[in-house]
Amino acid sequence: MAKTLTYKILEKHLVDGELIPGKPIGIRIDQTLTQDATGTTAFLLFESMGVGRVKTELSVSYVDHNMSQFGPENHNDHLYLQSIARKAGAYHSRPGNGICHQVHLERFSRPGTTLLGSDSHTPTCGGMGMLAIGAGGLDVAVAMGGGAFYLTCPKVIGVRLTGTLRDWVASKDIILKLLSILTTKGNVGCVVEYFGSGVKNLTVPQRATVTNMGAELGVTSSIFPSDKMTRKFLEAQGREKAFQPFEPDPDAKYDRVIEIDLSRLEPLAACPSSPDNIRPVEELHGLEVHQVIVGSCTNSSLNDMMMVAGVLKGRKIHPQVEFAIAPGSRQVLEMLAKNSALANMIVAGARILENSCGPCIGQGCSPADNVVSLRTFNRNFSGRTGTKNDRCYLVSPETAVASAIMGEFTDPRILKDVVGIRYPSVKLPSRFEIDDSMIDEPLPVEEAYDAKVHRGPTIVVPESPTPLSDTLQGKVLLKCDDKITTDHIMPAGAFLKYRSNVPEYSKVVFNCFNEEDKPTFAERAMELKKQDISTIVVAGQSYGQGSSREHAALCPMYLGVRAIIAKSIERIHKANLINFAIVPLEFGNEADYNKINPDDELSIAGLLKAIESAEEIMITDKTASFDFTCSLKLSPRDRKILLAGGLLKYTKKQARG
Ligand code: MIC
Ligand code: SF4
Repeated sequence: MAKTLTYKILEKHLVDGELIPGKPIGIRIDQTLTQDATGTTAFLLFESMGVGRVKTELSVSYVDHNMSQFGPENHNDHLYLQSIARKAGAYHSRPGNGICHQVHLERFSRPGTTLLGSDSHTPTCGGMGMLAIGAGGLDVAVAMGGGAFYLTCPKVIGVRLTGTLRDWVASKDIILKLLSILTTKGNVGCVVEYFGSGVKNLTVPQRATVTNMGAELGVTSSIFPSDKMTRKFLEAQGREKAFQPFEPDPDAKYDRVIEIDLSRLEPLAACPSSPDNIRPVEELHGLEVHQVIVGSCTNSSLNDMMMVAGVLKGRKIHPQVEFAIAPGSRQVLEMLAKNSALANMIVAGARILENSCGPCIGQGCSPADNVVSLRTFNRNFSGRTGTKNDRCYLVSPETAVASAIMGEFTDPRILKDVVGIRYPSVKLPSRFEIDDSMIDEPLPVEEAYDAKVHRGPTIVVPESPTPLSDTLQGKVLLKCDDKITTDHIMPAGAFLKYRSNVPEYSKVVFNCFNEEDKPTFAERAMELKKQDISTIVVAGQSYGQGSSREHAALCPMYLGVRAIIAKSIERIHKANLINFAIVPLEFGNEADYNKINPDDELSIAGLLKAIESAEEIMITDKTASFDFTCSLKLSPRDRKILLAGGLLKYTKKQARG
């Protein structure tokens, strides 16, 4: 049978189950990546598994998120990660070397292989023809230990690209277009595969922008073929040996096909506060803009930066605009510095930020109240910038730089006529600057045994979940709407530094819902925990969208949250809940959501039996006096993990046989 790229890779890596869409499967993972904000927990959990050395072909630990270093916490994390990664047989990319996805694409990606990363934008490497998947840190720890990664065998959505992008229209506009079609909801369990005659016209960094932001669709991954463009990129990175051609069979069948003609695309923007709230830039024309930032793992490649520098050459940023750029990697920054593009940016008035996540994760550059901030990032969830009720728009670097010059939302296609700026077309360099000296190699086995691990006092080993009991008495401490993101559950920004200290970080669970002068969610949950009453959260559609941060399960678990009842739950978050023994329940009848009120007392009897084998469970709302049914959409393995008290205990049990 003719195969898609996705199924070709799955077939080669399958270790458990059958390749039937919708069924659970286990696959072998060739490469893993972790970043510091999720990596400390991943490595702490890896250590407690007692495996010693990583069993993958390649594992890389990156430091790119927590770089602000107010207080000792961040540096404690960096030193822990450097020492444990090398001891465990992993590579370690030091702070200053760049954003994990950009560096991985440049230095480690390999067509036809699998990559599992503790970051939701891991599919960036799908631009290299990898099946690259984001997951919780514990899942990545298990994969580092040689365990399979379990997922739902996906449906494949084919996106046929035809034509060529016109000047001033960017690959960012492709993914924004797709977000306008598929939205951020309802795509769980799918992979997006790009094919068609338009693919050959896109460079690897352009493809990576598209697969990166595929994360916002809520899909498992996104993938491009590996072709001449891929070879060119790998050759320019001095890694031609990693190349292998990789195409879908010509008559491969997709579950659905979406057509995008690149020649007809126009500049688009994701309006506040969701990546699928898409409008043509033309319609936003003239809206006053006060901040513009180019960067993040979506748009920080050399090509993006060179295009921006080309537009800025000999010009100044509008005086009302604060303009900042954050190159994606040290390689990009070094090349910009050497070819004087950086000088053009500085002269134009750009603030040069560190080559890290920075403002994308709320580490600085929070915009003023009520002003428009344009960013080339991938997420504009409310408050993610660090400013409450922010007005953040996601755009291409082309739209960003045009607006920075004009001081208002500007369709870049008018630049030529209005200010005489021609489109600076930028070619992929034939050779990138190659210097891996900021990537520490793993220690040889004979040195690893005695190597010391740096453990600062702010690094606390996370607690394990207590076993679930057969009757769960709980209280609804929070009832929330649709599209609750993991940023709502566990804020990042200024709180990111507590990632290695669950008791401390747990104090801000659901912080955005806390009201001044009232007890916080965390305080109320801890009070219930003391009385042996579980906390339950009720939610609408797509609960747990966005990041892979397992702290959105780990910290609620620490506070005594034992069940989430939602209309639907997103893939990575659902896996994280199960990994930390929180029961994910979905309403059998969505109308029951309306009947439950905050503070209602719920009782769930026969929970363990139901987890073992039932598809449904009855829940009693004792306060409102009614019963309702929820479904338990769990694979046999999920059930075993929940009953074992979480993935760590399950894995240890498996290892003991
Ligand atoms: C994000 O973009 O939200 C993050 C920060 O990279 C997260 C990971 C994290 O929370 O540490 C992600 O995308 O998974
Ligand atoms: Fe970093 Fe932002 Fe990319 Fe997340 S989305 S990895 S915070 S740059």
